[in-house]
Amino acid sequence: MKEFKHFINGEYMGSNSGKQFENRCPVDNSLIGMVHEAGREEVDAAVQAARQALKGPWGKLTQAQRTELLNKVADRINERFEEFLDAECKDTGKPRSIASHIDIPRGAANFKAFAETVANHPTEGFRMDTPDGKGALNVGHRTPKGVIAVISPWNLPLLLMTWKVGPALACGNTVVVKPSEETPATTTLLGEVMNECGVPPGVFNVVHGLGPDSAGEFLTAHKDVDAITFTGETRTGEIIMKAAAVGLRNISLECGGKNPGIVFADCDIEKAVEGTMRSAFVNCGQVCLGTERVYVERPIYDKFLARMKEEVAKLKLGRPEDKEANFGPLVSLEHRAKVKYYYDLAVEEGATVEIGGGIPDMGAELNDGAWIEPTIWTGLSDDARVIREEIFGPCCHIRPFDTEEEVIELANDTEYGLAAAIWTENSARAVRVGEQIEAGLVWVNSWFLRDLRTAFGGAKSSGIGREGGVHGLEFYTELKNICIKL
Ligand code: NAD
Ligand code: 6OD
Repeated sequence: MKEFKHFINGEYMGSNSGKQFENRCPVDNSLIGMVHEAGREEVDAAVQAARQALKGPWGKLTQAQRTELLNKVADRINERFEEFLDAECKDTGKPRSIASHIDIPRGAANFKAFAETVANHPTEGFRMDTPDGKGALNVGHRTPKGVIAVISPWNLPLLLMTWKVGPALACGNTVVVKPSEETPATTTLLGEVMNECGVPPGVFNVVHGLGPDSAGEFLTAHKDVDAITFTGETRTGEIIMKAAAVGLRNISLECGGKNPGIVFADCDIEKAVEGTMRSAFVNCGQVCLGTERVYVERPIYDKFLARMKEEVAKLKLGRPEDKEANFGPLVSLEHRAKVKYYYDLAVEEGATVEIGGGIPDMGAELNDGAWIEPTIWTGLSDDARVIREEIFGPCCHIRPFDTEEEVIELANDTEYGLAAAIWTENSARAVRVGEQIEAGLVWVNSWFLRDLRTAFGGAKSSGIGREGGVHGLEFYTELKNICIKL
């Protein structure tokens, strides 16, 4: 039986309380292992280790030395690729074909990209006039924020955790990570990699546990944490924001979405179908950027809907290691209950279930897993809860529209503002509509195409702040102005 321990000051350790919880595989609900649950004591030990490391060897390294270490970490993840892949697929149930193309490579790339960005980013300088005619120089100087708490979710566990740990360390901070209770494995494994690469003890720490009244709450409330970066649900983000208010600590929040896909009649329909299939169904619909509301211009509505149904019918559900499978289970039985609740609600709210809508029969070996059918609805009114609330499952509602103005209004009629995908071959229209969409990220004729130098984050209830490229420097460093009188 596997045991998932905390990683504190370069060592694996259990909780003094002995408290543990189960980690189950959503493919068949089999027990993967037991996870130690951190109490205040372990969280405090991790935060103190991180603070100490800031003063110790880590804080004294040059930028070039830090860059070299982070590049080594990336290389070592790639050398241990299969172990990370196994661990991620067991925890999430996702197909290996997906995790080997997205989760693990990006988990490694996040370290390289940010080490390079930080190493090459200049700070500002201003020469100013002074009354004595001699002038002064102003020089911007960035210092690490300090100890960063990283709270991460379960949908892309390694990718989303390293998306924060990479820039945090590249900027010279130390971190305490609280991975999702559903997916502790790859974050735990990363501790070994840190030690193998010679990252000093205390720089990267991991505490396991749940959110409220557990490691998540204890970490975000800890007074020696200097800043908190969080990815997860908007409602959790609100709680974390309150915790961060004590001591005026900085936050970066990457939260939920209810993202629109807009399909114009002048699109390349096959491109739009392929892209919308990915944006609604990849990772079993558990991607914050995923499309749950699809708006299709009326002349191609029937054709688009028919093509989507054909493609959904071809999705192949199966175990991670099944080479034919491109669709896994949801992350847990608990999450399936939530998604199924929305499937039932859609029917109550008057939806036509075009395809799916239920729990598939996967056979005796897999029926205890968190499987659910990919689903398309039509016919819901714009104020239905299924249209307004984030489901985070493999489902979308498809609705016709008639004018550009109408679809912009529909797309923006949401509390969220994370992402949108626009499908059109008219580039002037793409820009015009893209500029009016209230979201942090707009894709045109693509989806989830990522350049790590670009700003990433959400508007409205989808988050606060931007990470990615140099934008993360605002959060992960303190910018100081040094004014030198000449
Ligand atoms: P969640 O908010 O339930 O949990 C995220 C993390 O927060 C977990 O580690 C959890 O233990 C912790 N947590 C929960 N309550 C806490 C508390 N009171 N104090 C401190 N920590 C607490 O989210 P989830 O279910 O893991 O992830 C799915 C959600 O994440 C969806 O809403 C999705 O849209 C969002 N998400 C957003 C992005 C983005 O980049 N915007 C990316 C991925 C996922
Ligand atoms: O690609 C990324 O950097 C990123 N943060 C993706 C988020 C996906 C949400 O599920």
